[in-house]
Amino acid sequence: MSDFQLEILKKLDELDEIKSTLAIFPQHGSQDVLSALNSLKAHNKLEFSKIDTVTYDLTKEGAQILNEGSYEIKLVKLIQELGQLQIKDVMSKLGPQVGKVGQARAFKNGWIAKNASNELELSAKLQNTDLNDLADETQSILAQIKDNSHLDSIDPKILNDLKKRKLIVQGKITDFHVTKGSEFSTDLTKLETDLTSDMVSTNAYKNLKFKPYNFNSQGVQISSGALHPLNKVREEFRQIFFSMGFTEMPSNQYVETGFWNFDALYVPQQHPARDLQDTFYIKDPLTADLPDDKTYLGNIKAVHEQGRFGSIGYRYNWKPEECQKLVLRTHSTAISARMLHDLAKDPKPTRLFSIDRVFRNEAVDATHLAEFHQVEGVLADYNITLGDLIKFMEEFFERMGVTGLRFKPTYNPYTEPSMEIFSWHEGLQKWVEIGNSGMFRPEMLESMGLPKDLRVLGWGLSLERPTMIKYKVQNIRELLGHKVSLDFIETNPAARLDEDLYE
Ligand code: FB9
Repeated sequence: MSDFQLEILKKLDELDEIKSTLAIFPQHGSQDVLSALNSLKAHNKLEFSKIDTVTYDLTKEGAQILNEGSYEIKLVKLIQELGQLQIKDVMSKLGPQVGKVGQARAFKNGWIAKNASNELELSAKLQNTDLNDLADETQSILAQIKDNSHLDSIDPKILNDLKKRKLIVQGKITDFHVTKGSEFSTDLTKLETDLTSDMVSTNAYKNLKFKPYNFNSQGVQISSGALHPLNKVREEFRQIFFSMGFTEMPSNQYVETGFWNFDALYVPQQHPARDLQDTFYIKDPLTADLPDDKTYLGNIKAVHEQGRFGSIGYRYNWKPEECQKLVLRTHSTAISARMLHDLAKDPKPTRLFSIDRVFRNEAVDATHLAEFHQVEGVLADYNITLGDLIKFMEEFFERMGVTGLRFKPTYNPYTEPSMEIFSWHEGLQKWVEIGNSGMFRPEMLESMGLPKDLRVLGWGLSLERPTMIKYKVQNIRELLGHKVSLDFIETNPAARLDEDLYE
């Protein structure tokens, strides 16, 4: 509790009610008072209502008129003194401001007229009037405003006119009327803001007081910023996966061992994908430990060398030290391998996905960088077949509006059979490769200890390709890297329209 909050409680205790905080605490600004009152109200120590009062203050010009009389009165007194006044002499005699405004308002009040000689003279209405008896309305209203008396009796139109003439300025005074709350006291117990598991498990919550939700809070007004297109498309894919019962894999480890990135996936150690011109190797540290599952390691050695689980293997001398090298993962299937190895501890139908960065030491061009975001899904279930894979791909892509898929056999070291997936793109008027897929091999799955009939299908695509198509981006560098324009969203029509994923 702040000193000021305590001061408020003590004053409330003394007075039983605070009719005006302004009168009691003139030294505190209304924001400070409001903040203290809100905090105490949250503890049910008090209730309060806000009283806003509109105020008017005289400007310098307004004060001058109050002291010397209005411009229109000054003009009629000068005309009375001179008998008449050439219009051309008004400004020189009274000055531009008094002359111009005085004339306009004197004419409006019917106090002056212009004769045939272009002279100003008092109107018939004023001819037989003692000007000392002439009511100077402007001056008397300014006096009323200065004294702050009966402002509500002044015609709002007059107040607006005085504001327009910059004779007065409008302000606001915020005051508060405070009464005791249902749990008023001059001490303050700490209000908890979070209900923790400890509070529940120890029943401590029963003796604690919790701060009520402030549903009227304005919250953080986000007035700027925009999501990156890749993040927007990633979120669309994430929602599709979630809607199909998939769980997101932990993908925040970019550095992988050669074992999980290649050997576990039945990629032979002499495969070109493992060469330096395709893969980024880490210099320091140079190596990492292998999994401590000796059976698993023995199976991997066997399937690579003479084969096992019905495979004849690659017939080469498999070297464990090759697995200990560290790489920037070249595909997110390395994560899938780790997750499937975990699954072997408790095998059951499972749906997993990941969307994250992967790295390829390849030549870069307008549509390829040395990294991209791989979208990958794996589905484990008993006795599923290639037909299930085809059907699932059609369901998956249909959720982003892509239908009429065609499948073409291809090769992946870790899946057999494997298929590239194509879709006809109306806008590009051609068949576009939209992904790759396959049934993971027994050499990979049974080596992990997964049961023979628990089959796993997998598929992958990149995040950049659909994003570039969606936002009509020709060069990947418009989307990713240090050359991205910060006003991409504003200048990219597709971004503004935020069309469906695949138009
Ligand atoms: O994303 C790709 N193309 C694509 C994807 C989507 C799209 O629009 C969406 C439908 C709305 C439009 C285009 N491709 C895969 C195909 C090509 O772009 C290809 O030239 C580039 N490929 C990348 C790899 O290239 C080095 C895309 C990337 C890719 C390829 C394969 C996989 C993942 C990403 C995989 C896999 C896999 C297979 C089996 C089991 C587990 C994972």
